[in-house]
Amino acid sequence: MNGDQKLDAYAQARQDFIQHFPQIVKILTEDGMGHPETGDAIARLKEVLEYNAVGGKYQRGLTVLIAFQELVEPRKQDAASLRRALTVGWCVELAFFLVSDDIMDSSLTRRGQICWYQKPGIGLDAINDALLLEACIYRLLKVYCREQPYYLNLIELFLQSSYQTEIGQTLDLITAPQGSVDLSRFTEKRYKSIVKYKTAFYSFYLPVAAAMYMAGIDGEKEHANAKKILLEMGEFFQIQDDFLDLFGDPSVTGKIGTDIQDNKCSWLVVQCLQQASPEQRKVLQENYGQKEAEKVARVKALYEELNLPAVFTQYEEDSYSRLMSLIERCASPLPPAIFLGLAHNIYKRKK
Ligand code: DMA
Ligand code: MG
Ligand code: MG
Ligand code: MG
Repeated sequence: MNGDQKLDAYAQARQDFIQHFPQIVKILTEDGMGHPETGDAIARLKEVLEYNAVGGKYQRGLTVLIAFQELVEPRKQDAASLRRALTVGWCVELAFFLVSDDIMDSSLTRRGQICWYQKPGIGLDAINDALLLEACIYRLLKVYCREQPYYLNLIELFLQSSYQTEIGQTLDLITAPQGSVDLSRFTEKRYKSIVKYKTAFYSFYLPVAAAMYMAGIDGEKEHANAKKILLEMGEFFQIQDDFLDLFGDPSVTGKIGTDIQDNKCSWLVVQCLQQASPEQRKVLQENYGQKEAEKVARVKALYEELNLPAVFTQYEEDSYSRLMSLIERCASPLPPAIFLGLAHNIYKRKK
């Protein structure tokens, strides 16, 4: 495939993926909508799905579909199998973590719109909405995949990925207690654990592993090899997310950053501490983890004094070459294209 055809394959997958969403909503709501007891709750679920599941990059969901197409021989890609791959993609894309993450991070916007919990009348009821979204994963898997030999593998994969993400969110939160700035907590080691668990499993290993199971690839060795590459990619992806939280353009990322205010163990603060003089460390101590705009601006100015944007650009280059050699070593027996396509999508991203 040349570059243009590759682009077309992605564009086509994206279109198919988005077009499948009404079907997802229909399956999840058709039996319940007119139900005398639960009908009103199902109408709420429909609203939750339509507000929260659409409008993102569909990176995670599309990965399932594209990996499936690359792993399964074309003659076995009948309409029903493709529908299952689209559905499992949507299971990953439901991203119920984002709804609760925004509450815990006190975020204002996501995907260019107000966070769900910030909508008038929603508030902390959004907690239950996130749980409803999670339940939808297993309802969809049951409707579409119950008869498949890989059904149990998928259920276990989703359960395990959720647990890992929740452990990661726990680490993220307890490393960033409100109102207590303790810079000694922000180590490289802690950083790597947080991002591996909160982001890399769910965003990178889960979608590819799901496609592997659907293609009948369930060997431990195969999964361990893919995981090695995908966790590395996930770490890189979260470092970009941390960089964009402060230095990205909210009109492009669709979200307004909160990491400094939230006292987060962000890649930026970890880098800053590795380079800061005692005076600069004091500036951080006095300004980090607080909501005042002047204090946030002071931290940003410190990061700029230390050239962190340039440090990031260099990191991105180095990480990309490390990733390429890891793919060369560990992709087999999977086609390297699966990993190369993903790397291509995230490298130098602005959103
Ligand atoms: C991302 O952390 C991890 C999860 C599990 C949502 P984050 O809070 O930095 O994400 P975002 O920047 O999208 O709020
Ligand atoms: Mg967040
Ligand atoms: Mg968070
Ligand atoms: Mg972030």
